[in-house]
Amino acid sequence: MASRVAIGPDFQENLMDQQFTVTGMTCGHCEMSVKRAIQQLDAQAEVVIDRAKNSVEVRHPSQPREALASAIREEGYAVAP
Ligand SMILES: [Cu+2]
Repeated sequence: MASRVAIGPDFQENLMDQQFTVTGMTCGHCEMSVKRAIQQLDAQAEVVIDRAKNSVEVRHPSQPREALASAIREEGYAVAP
């Protein structure tokens, strides 16, 4: 009998790495807040932040770009369109 393997959210295909321009991060605590907000939404994502460049990179995310941007905005930081 043919059977199908269920594919859950943890096994989605990796999406492309995403880079965001995020303003309002003024210190290391802000960086941690942004990182935590993204990882609460997307536990498998690696978050690389360069605050001097207002840059937030999300590597191998499982969530779409818009969802990642929303998580950052909900944390209180501005994401450039
Ligand atoms: Cu701060």
